[in-house]
Amino acid sequence: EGVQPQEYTLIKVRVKPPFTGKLKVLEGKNVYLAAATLRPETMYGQTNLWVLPSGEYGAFEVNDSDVFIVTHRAARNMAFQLLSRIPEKPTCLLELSGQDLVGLPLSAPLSVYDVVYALPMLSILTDKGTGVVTSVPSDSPDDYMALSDLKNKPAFRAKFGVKDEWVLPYDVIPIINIPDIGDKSAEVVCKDLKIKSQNDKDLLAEAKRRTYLKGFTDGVMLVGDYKGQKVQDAKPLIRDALIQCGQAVKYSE
Ligand code: A2H
Repeated sequence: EGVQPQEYTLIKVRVKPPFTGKLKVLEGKNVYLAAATLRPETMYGQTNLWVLPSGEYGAFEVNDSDVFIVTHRAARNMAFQLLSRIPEKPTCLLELSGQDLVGLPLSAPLSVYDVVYALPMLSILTDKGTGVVTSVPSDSPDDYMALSDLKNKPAFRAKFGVKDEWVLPYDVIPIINIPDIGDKSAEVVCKDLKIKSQNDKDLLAEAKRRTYLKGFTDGVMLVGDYKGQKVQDAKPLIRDALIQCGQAVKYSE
């Protein structure tokens, strides 16, 4: 954790009922995988959600009807911010591994896809955010390479029990134009740098250097209510709208 507090937006990505397997005991509740993002304006381009297969998660009661699935560490931090029920000891209704979450069908706010799936990503850090990351392969090189790995490597899908239909139909959606790079900047830069997998850390760091700051300072929205406007201007408006309609909450650490 840095010196400065980091202000995230937690996107409430809803698990679609009916629940099966371990999640059956949560039937009747609104269950969300709460994904920490710094880029709420990119939510139009969500194609899936990432979890760490070996990660330890819990289903925590937020109020009488709502449940958030996050790491235990995030739940403790959130206890002081929004899980007001038992501040120092959030109520964990169910222990879950990341692998238990792989394949859950989800409804992701603003995404052009009606259903997206929880999929494995190996670079998720459990000491940052909620351990749940929403995937926008058009604008995040990490997301683009992790999705490419799943699409191009059947053995990788098989290892984590990922079905073809959770991955193969999902195309990268152009949502932001960056002058001099183009639409789908993450894809463009990963291809230019000839990145081979999500494990190419050095090249991915370079891809991020080329896209992140420019996306914020020069990016222009291609979709949604703020189409044609600069990312800088649209970002706080989209964030506020998501919070206002109950699809996101603030979270800092
Ligand atoms: B961002 P910072 Cl389109 N482990 O959201 C690894 N990565 C994590 C994480 C974790 N535990 N928790 C959050 N993140 C990701 C969107 C996005 C993000 C785009 C472009 C850039 C970008 C879609 N994924 O991040 O270390 C989340 O991915 C650029 C840094 O706290 C979150 O925002 O600065 C970002 O990293 C938070 O990273």
